[in-house]
Amino acid sequence: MFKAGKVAIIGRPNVGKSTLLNVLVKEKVCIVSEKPETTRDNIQGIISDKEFQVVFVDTPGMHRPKNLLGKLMVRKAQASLTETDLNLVLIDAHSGITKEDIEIFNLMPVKLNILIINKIDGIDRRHILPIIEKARKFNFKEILPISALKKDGIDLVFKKILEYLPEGFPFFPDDQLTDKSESFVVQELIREKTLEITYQEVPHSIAVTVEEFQEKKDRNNNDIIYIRATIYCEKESQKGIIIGDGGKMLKRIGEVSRKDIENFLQKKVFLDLWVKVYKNWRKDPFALKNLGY
Ligand SMILES: Nc1nc2c(ncn2[C@@H]2O[C@H](COP(=O)(O)OP(=O)(O)OP(=O)(O)O)[C@@H](O)[C@H]2O)c(=O)[nH]1
Ligand SMILES: [Mg+2]
Repeated sequence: MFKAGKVAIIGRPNVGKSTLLNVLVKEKVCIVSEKPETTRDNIQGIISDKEFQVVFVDTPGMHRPKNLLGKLMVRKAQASLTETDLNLVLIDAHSGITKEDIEIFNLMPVKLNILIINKIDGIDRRHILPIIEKARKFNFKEILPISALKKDGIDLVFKKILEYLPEGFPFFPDDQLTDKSESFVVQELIREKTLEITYQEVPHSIAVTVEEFQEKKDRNNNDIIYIRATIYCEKESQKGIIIGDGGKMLKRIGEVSRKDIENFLQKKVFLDLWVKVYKNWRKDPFALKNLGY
């Protein structure tokens, strides 16, 4: 019998949820950054086979929100739990089970939950056992130590998921990788590169929108995708940082983004990138809507 189900990946910010989703579906669907609160939406990543389809749902990190954007993010993460068959709850092996983790454990619906202890690379294995011992007090079906980064322990995670997955029909065509549009992924890739390349104080205030996404011919009559996108920030000073001296920073963001976008779309891309200030957008319901949140 065919098996199909939805599996949410839940946890504090920065524990490696998006990294794990990408590893599980073997493609880059979600953006990753070393800065917390990167993922802002529930993003489905789909893996299909003759015998199964697993729809993984990456979610924003659960945290105490500091603004309306944060509130929306946490609300989305919580909402994902209502439609899943199984949940992966991630913690970071470096910190062990924290107070915040326990708050998240307590939010989990009484259904199948698997605890994943991530980032076990570079940590003394002796530190993992006490975490597992402590985790036994909670109601997890499995407790699995992994390294999403080094792809260590992933086969077992997948095997366990398939064991618990219910019988059912596929949700998506078998060649579909995500529920999000191509322009959503493009927008996220640009945000990822901006986070990677700019300074510490910029990340949370950045949003990216794609205004144009069109197949065109270039001067030599080759097919090309023309993409016009805007990076929004909250202050003039941030705009200055993103553009950089003589436009150097923006040029780099554009170059690195384009490479990733071409990889994702498997087509040549012309990226026309702009920077604009949108004051206090993270607190303004209208602005949030405008920016797609
Ligand atoms: N050492 C190590 N680092 C990891 C591992 N998994 C993820 N990371 C790193 O942890 C950071 C956060 O990873 P993400 O996948 O963006 O984490 P997240 O939980 O999705 O974060 P939010 O979207 O902010 O909630 C990145 O720098 C990753 O490279 C791991 O197994 N080992
Ligand atoms: Mg994430």
